[in-house]
Amino acid sequence: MITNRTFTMLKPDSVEKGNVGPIIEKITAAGFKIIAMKMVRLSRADAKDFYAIHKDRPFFNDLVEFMVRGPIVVAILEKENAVEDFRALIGATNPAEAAEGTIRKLFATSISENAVHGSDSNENALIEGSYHFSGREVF
Ligand code: IDP
Ligand code: MG
Repeated sequence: MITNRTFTMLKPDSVEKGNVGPIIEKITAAGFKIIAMKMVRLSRADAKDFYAIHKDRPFFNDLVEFMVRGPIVVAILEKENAVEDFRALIGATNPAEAAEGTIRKLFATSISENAVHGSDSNENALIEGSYHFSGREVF
């Protein structure tokens, strides 16, 4: 099982606000190597599928509309203990609760528009990365 990779999305708010460069700088400065990256726009079906686990939550429709609002940047990152370390780097889901210096503390606006996604397990990192990238797009 691959344990040294995670998957991230820089969400539409990050692209809209011109924060892609500064966020990538934080990610690489923290020791993550970018092994795949591109800008895409999710369809509604993509967004519903990606967040299917939240389909019964009251915020689901708003979340889907937010995620399709504009382009996102998707990437696969490599580092020892990638999943856990990246979740620590991005901080709590709600930026108001995120630790100082974390990406969400620095760049997120609200609990919904929270700048970045990070996979929550090795298994999901592999599923999410494979959804966006073919073998010849991963280095
Ligand atoms: P995570 O992104 O930190 O893993 P999850 O609980 O998996 O957080 O939620 C997925 C995404 O759904 C969050 O990143 C955020 O964009 C949105 N979200 C989560 N909880 C809420 C909420 O209570 N209100 C509005 N949006 C939420
Ligand atoms: Mg999650």
